Amino acid sequence: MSKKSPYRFCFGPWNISEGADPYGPATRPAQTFNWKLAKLKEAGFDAMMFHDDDAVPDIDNKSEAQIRKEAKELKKKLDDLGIAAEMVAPRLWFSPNTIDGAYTSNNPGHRQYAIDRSLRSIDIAKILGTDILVLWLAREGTYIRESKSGRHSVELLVQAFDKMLAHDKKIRVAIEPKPNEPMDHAYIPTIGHALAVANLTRDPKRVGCLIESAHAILAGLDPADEIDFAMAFGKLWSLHLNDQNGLKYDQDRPFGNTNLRSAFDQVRALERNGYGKNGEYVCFDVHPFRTTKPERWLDHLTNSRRTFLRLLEKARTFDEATAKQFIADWNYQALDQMVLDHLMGK
Ligand code: XUL
Ligand code: MN
Repeated sequence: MSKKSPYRFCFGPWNISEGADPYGPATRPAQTFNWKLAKLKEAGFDAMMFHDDDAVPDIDNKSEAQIRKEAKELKKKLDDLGIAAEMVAPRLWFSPNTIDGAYTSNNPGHRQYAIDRSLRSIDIAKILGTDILVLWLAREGTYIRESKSGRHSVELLVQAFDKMLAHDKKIRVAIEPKPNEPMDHAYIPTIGHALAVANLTRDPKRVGCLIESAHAILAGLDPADEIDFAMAFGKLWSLHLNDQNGLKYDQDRPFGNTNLRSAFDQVRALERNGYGKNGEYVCFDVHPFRTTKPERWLDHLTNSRRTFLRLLEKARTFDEATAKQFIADWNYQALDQMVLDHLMGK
């Protein structure tokens, strides 16, 4: 294993999930948040991602002062354990106030709720010591095209982002695009959409993105190309590596589990662009299989990290000089086989 890895790793408490799906109940008993923190440390990860209500449970029923108090208590706990907070993300898809979307809801009171909750998330992020607010725009779209104006929705998103940027001069907003699920079509389905909307805000420099491999695949895109694209703009501030088998529901499979070559290409794209050099983390947004027993609860995370590190070794030992010759000669057949041979090993 290479010693020069600048990469640091993280996951979220929701990645130690209990196995429930829309058709059946949990298959593992719930664990406490403290247990998850201890396991993260034991497994050699460096940071944790937080939804606002992972950090401050029952956030909707708490005052601003109480939210700050609990965030400070969490910060102390993290410091004592030597765990960083990678980001905070408002969970804007659970509440009765977001059933028609959050920032783009047709109900003005609900839009205000979404903005207020985002501002509280920024307060929590600052207390936890991260300047990254992740926005997965779960319900910003519609099932009924005529019920919303796409143009007006863009304006509402920009207004909401502007309020967040004005609330704190340092916060950076990382948009996590996903083309569908729960909506059939989302308003920000790709990195291109996210970066285009960034340009309409009051401070485009502070609006970037987070790429999730599975979301890119669901959009019919190559995750490695999405990484290169975002990094050409200096806008890839976080990353959810995982895998996905085709155009189905979001599967959050272990990294490299379905398409090892694509996983290699993602690692190679991260390497060539110097991902991590500005403190960015590699996060795995993966879930255990439903059959996983509690004693193997973290294996999908440690395996994803192991696969990442092994592919990093593959990326660093790829024969770039020979690849260059094949490219110059348009001998893509030889290049193709060289990649396969390299991945399979001699
Ligand atoms: C949803 C998803 C979320 C975000 C965090 O598909 O990926 O877990 O990453 O809100
Ligand atoms: Mn994700």
